[in-house]
Amino acid sequence: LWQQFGVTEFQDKEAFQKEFIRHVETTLARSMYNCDDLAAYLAASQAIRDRLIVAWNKTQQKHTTKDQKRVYYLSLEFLMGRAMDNAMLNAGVKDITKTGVDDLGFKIEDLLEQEPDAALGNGGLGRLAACFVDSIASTNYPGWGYGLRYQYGIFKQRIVDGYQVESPDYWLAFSNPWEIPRYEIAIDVMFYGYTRKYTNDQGKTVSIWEGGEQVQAIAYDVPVPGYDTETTNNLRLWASKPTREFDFEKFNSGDYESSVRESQKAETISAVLYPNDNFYSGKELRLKQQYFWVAASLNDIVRRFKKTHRPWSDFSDQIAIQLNDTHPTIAIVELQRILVDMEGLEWDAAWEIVTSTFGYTNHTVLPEALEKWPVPLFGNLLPRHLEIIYNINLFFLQKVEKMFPKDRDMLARVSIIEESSPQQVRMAYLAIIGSHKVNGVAELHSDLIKTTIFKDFVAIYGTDKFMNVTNGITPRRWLHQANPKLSELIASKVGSYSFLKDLTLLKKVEPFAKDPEFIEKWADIKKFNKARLAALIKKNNGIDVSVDALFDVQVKRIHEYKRQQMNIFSVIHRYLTIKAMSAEEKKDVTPRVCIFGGKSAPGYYMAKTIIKLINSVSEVVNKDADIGDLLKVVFIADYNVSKAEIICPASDISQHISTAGTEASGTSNMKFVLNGGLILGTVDGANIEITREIGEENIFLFGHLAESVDDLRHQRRFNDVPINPDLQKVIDAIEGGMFGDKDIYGSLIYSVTGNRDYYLVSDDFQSYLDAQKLVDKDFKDKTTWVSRCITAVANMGFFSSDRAINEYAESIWNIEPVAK
Ligand code: 26Q
Repeated sequence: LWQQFGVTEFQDKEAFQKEFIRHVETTLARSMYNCDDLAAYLAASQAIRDRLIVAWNKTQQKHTTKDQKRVYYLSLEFLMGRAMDNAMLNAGVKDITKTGVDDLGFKIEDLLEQEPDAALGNGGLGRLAACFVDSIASTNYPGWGYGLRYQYGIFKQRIVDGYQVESPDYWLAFSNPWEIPRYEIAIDVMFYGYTRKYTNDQGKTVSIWEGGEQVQAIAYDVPVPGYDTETTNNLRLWASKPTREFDFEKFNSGDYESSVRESQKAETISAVLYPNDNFYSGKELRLKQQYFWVAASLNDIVRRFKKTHRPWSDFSDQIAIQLNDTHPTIAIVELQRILVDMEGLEWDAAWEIVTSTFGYTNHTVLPEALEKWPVPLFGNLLPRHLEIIYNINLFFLQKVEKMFPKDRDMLARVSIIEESSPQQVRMAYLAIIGSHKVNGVAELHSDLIKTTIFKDFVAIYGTDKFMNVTNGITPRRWLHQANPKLSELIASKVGSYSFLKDLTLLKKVEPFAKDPEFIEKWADIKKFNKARLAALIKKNNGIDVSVDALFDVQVKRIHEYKRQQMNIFSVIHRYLTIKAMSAEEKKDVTPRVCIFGGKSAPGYYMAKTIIKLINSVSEVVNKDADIGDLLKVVFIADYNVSKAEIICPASDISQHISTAGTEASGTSNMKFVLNGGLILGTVDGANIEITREIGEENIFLFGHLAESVDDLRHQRRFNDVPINPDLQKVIDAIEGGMFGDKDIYGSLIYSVTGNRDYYLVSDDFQSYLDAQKLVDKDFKDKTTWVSRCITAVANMGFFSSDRAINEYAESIWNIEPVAK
């Protein structure tokens, strides 16, 4: 195959080395004598890239010829992490590459370490998109991702004096071998301007949009290889560039400096990822990013469709578009605009095409995360789109008025335009109205959106429009790559690595949960993985941790609803308890390493305070001679995908302790269990389904249920509910200055005391401490503990993103895999 396409194949080590050396000497213009790890990484990547491109071309040609229905996954975030290990694995050249670089004197692990993470996302939503493109390719569906090629991904986090300090992530500094620039695919995108009504040839009054500023979208293609298949799909990322006309006009009039300034302005559109997770902020540049990316993507999709010369009525038989949250919702309006204004379709015919094309995935019920754009800002940037939204809203409200005559409250509640001052465009409502299916990301979450934020829309559309697709993770990255030893042990019992394609085959290891020899091997692998994390902690934090201690991990974005504050309060409680113990009592303590990691949004004061408290507690506890190895506290700076690959396999317990009803799904919960750790968690998000699959005896659940949350908040707000006494002791210790200047923590303490405590830290504290106690006790019985871990892993098959993608394909996209 490779020769047929003129690429030198490397089916053995020597052939790989030849390619490697060729890339060092020609592509990089270096010599083998002065080839460091970075150059070696780049050369090896180039050799692998060549193969990916061949497979990419072949796949795209096949998809064009077969002309099946395709899916386009629109996401402003793709949190891909590193590409090289995944590319080697999926292309089946891992062993050849490893031995090839090894005997040229390099270590493959060192080369892999050279690659910067592609960190084009904030957290769960972005990583889900990355798992989904991996699964779409691995299950042979024809599908592309569309996103933005940010010059700067999520910021780098350093800890200085206990505080988070951000610095820019210039991940493209040493060039990026995993992208193919397509300078010839340049699409003009307009902003601002005005609309003008005129009468066309058929005597119809139509509106057109003109007179705005233009920028160009340049395509960069990232090949997405499937595992154990030739299918290599495409992730197309857009970068903004000034248009040429733009440049020349000013240049010719002699205003060179201002021409350069304008150029730089165009480039800022795709310059930086907004670092908010689960929080909306209405900045004009963010709306510009959204429209820029959506307009370029839809132009590309429509252009590809038009090449087939099919009638417009075929559009949604050929194309499905999935909206990853409301960030791309403007696509609904843009497609309607293309069909009506540019292609001359009737409104109703166009709207039918639009609604049967789009599906919308909701990822949150938190009110502060729901996107709403001020009408003046929106109308200024996208005047024609605002008109179209008003039309969509008019027709929608007419329909609602017929169904619920005289119900003016209902009309106000469901209107796309919120009657505040200024008025706001409610993007989630627009997404629901413009899509044929709306889904949540775990069962509880999908139920909650139907009964809370989208209740009225269920009354209008019925329940069929609303469904659940529980999230999943790719077992290639999150089991095989992150935990090769565990993957190998599992393969020894399954008989092959087939579980990486069908994760339900993990069930075959369940009988070995009672096999002493298997248990011992399993425990050894956990120890190895803990040593790997201990080395990272030593290197980054200078802290010694014992691999015999219980590794307790909470790594995720820092957010009040995720309750890292409750975790660190319980760590303080543990510290106070141990400090009060006699030497005899201390003998019974289960040694624990409490590991935290995660980024705060730069402007989120409370989250930054939580980070500071964790680091202050770490300072005090780790050097306290009374405590020794019984308790260590570690904050791992700059948590990202590649660190997660080290951290997940090393946990004994991971914490997923959001206030019930607030975490839509969570996906790291799945990663930790799949890697042989147990969960300490609330009855929230996918924890509930994980419990159902692995058995309630294999998870530590605690806390109030989602159904009680409103009432508990109400009680606290309007009655005198006393604070939990153990929590009070912790607060007293902080206020007594045990962890430095108490004033730093004033607002954090205020948020959980008095009649506030919105996230129910006090209400859940006792039950949390009780669950912690049970964890300490159960961890002492090593054999039973490992046995429970094995049983849990054996039952995690459901949480493969391949399963999730098959559900989307069947019930939302209506697409089929491409035949061989
Ligand atoms: C919106 C407007 C302006 C700027 C930023 C944003 C923005 C950006 C990111 C809003 C939300 C996000 C990210 C949300 C997110 O990551 N949600 C998580 O999605 C996961 C995948 O479904 C779930 O598992 C998590 O429970 C959910 O929190």
